Amino acid sequence: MNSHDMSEKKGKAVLVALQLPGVSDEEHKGSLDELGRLTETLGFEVVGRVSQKRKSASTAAILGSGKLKELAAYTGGRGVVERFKKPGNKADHEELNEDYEDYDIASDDEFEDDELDEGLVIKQQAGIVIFDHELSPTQLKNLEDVTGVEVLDRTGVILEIFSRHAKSREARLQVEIAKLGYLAPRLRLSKVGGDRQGGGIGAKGAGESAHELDKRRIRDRIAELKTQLDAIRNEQNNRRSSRRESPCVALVGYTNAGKSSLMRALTGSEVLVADKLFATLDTTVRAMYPESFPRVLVSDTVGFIKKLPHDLVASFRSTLDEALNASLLLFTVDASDPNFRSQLEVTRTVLREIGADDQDQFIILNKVDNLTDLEIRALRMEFPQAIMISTRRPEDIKRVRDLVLGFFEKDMIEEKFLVPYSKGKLTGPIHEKARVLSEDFEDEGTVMHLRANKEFIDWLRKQLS
Ligand SMILES: Nc1nc2c(ncn2[C@@H]2O[C@H](COP(=O)(O)OP(=O)(O)OP(=O)(O)O)[C@@H](O)[C@H]2O)c(=O)[nH]1
Ligand SMILES: [Mg+2]
Repeated sequence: MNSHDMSEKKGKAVLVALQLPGVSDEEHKGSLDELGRLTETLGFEVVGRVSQKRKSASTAAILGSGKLKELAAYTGGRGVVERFKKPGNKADHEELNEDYEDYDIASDDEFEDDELDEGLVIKQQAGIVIFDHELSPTQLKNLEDVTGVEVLDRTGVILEIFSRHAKSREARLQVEIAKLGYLAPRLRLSKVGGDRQGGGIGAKGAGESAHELDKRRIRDRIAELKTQLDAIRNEQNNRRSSRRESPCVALVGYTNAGKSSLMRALTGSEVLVADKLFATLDTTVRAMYPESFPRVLVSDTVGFIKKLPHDLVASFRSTLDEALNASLLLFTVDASDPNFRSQLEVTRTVLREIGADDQDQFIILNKVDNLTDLEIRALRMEFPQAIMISTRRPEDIKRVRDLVLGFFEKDMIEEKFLVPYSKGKLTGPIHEKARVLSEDFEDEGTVMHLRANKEFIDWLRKQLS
């Protein structure tokens, strides 16, 4: 290939997905569309899609031989797994055995639709292949062999986005831990690494050093990073407990649903809003603004996505601790996305996995400005409890605010206290934490009629006893 071709491929990606049994055409397309958005978030242009119905994703090269050729036509690669053809060489032979042990080499009846489409017209070549499934190290290596270019799987793409968007030290540590765990075995096997033919994104930038690191050193490094992370978390827990008395609501939901937009609108803060996936990786906590009674804290959290790598869920647990600590969850949904129902389900599943599913919750169907009246009416029937909003309409934000305040106020109780003048220093916290319904200055002290949550009333009773 000449250098002219190479520069043309740079920045261009071809997507690949298997449609496994039980996956509908619509879901399959939705997943590929989403992979396309993830890929674009990394700055690539998607120039083609290759997809195939198969019974499993466990064969050594994932696709059938016809589809491998189709894929290679996009990348200018060989189109066949070299080692399968030449088992003569000793090293190759060993690898071949390993492949046979790990995988069924598909027999022809295992897949459909495996003819190289003679009419296939490839307008633009791709310098990188992006798979919609998590690939094993051997599969990744075989595919790089077949295509001659870098291959990334969905997990690799998500890790790369996380790595680019991570801002705080905590987020960076979390991503680095997940990345080491994920990339280490793959780097060892990857052949393309050093001499990638364009399109490289540097996901394997750590490659050179990781080659030398044996497993133990990687383990040590992960342990070291975890210690650093723990230190940061302890500090955060202290901070969190100091503000525990204020009721807290967490915005949770699929990536790009509009959580940060809602956060901005509710709190007047300048959190990042962007039309990209995983714009937010750090949890932000702000008080509702204009100031409210009770004072309510709102936290914005990292978004969810389908097939979220388990390591990543684990490492982002602490980010989601905010959600665990909140007494109310607002499930934010992009109601204008045709796949929002399954996105809502993913959010629920992940939260259940981390144990944050017994709080009270409301569903906020966002972006209804993108819907027709008819669609809105249908949604109202389907989700009678949900509230429908656009974060762009102030009157809708007020409804969310009233809903949240009403929620926290309903648990409040009223009580009268006599606060002696000698305990005047209590008036500060009283005005902060309670609504003062009346205040009468008597000889012994101030008689205050208060409305506040039970914890505060109990605390005050103790101070005055
Ligand atoms: N049409 C429309 N677009 C909206 C609305 N709310 C948010 N958006 C857009 O949706 C995109 C994503 O918004 P964000 O608030 O960043 O979404 P997020 O849920 O925080 O996303 P992540 O941080 O990636 O998880 C942005 O381009 C917003 O401008 C809305 O009510 N209507
Ligand atoms: Mg966000």
